[in-house]
Amino acid sequence: MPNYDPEPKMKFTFGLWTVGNPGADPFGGVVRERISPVQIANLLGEVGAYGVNFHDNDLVPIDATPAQRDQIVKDFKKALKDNHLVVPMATTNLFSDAAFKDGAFTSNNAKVRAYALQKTMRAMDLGAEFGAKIYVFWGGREGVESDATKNPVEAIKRFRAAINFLCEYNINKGYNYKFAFEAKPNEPRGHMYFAVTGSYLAFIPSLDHPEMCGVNPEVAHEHMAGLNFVHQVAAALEAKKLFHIDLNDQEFGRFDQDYRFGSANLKHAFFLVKLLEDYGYNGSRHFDAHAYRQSGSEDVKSFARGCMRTYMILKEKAARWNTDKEIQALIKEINVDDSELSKLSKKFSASNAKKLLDAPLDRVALNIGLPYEKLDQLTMEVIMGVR
Ligand code: DIG
Ligand code: MN
Ligand code: MN
Repeated sequence: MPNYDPEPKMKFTFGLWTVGNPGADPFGGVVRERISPVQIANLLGEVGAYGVNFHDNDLVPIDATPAQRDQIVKDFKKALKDNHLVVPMATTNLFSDAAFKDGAFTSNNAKVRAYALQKTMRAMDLGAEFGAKIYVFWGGREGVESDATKNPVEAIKRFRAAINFLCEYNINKGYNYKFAFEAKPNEPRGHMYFAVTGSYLAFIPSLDHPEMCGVNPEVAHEHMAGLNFVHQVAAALEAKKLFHIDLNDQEFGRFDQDYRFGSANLKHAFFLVKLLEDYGYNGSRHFDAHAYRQSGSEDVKSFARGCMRTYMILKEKAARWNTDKEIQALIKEINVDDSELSKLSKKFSASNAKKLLDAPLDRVALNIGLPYEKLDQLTMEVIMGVR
């Protein structure tokens, strides 16, 4: 029986804010002691994580003095070394401070937009000091409650101008970051711009440096929009834009729950792991999630271990599915090829179009019964552990 322990090649990472989450929610204060970045690094080292990520202010408080900053950075670098952890991703907190209450890059106030750029450049400097190569942009406050307050077309232009500026900063400093945009439909704003991953995939080609930019889809956020997360990730993979991924879980039609990976929708989690493994995804598997409010500090470690263990178990299930003889026989059966017709429709020509128009295709005969119930039942039995 495999032990399902985390392996470095899986690149399992956690943000400082995840296992450091003190359990507060909009209706109640903290329930767990706030722990330091060094303590978080020690926890992640203990559970076998590959790396840790941070927003600028998860590591360095927004009002820290330069001397305090230097000490924090020094201590954290030592803790990373002691725990054999790397920092693959960094990002900016452009959503907590009151200055950003009406947005950062899309704010109506040019001074706020300038402060957002300043804060992001400084945060990029900090991330580069730890070797981060992915830079995430989650527009937590980029949106509205009332569309009376902001022109949505203007907001997109403001966001594009900020990203174009920061791409140039990345080039000028030689940081070689890849930018990853993370979508969310709402919360904390009533309506957020770039609501789903597809919004960013459509936006990226309009940037000055599209090759530098990709996406960081999050399970919970696409579920909040009622979407099939696997399909959103497939679109990003197919476009070669899956630069990072935020793994967690989420009941449909709820606030952003950031649950332990696989703890709410196991079937969707199975197909997600299968997709990532089948396509050889080589980026971080980042768990942007947190333990239940009711959890104590030891249970937070169970949360972190559970995220990674579930991924490893589903990875093995996906391999089983790919080698299950009965399943693979059904996959072969349901994919009907016709070399002649495929050739005609592969590349347009007047003659191919004429041959297709004249092809004797009988729609009645095309209504073929398919063994999808059997195929899905076999799949469920793999997931349930009886195949
Ligand atoms: C929330 O889902 C966002 C922020 O936590 C962070 O900016 C990003 C990186 O994982 N996810
Ligand atoms: Mn989330
Ligand atoms: Mn996230």
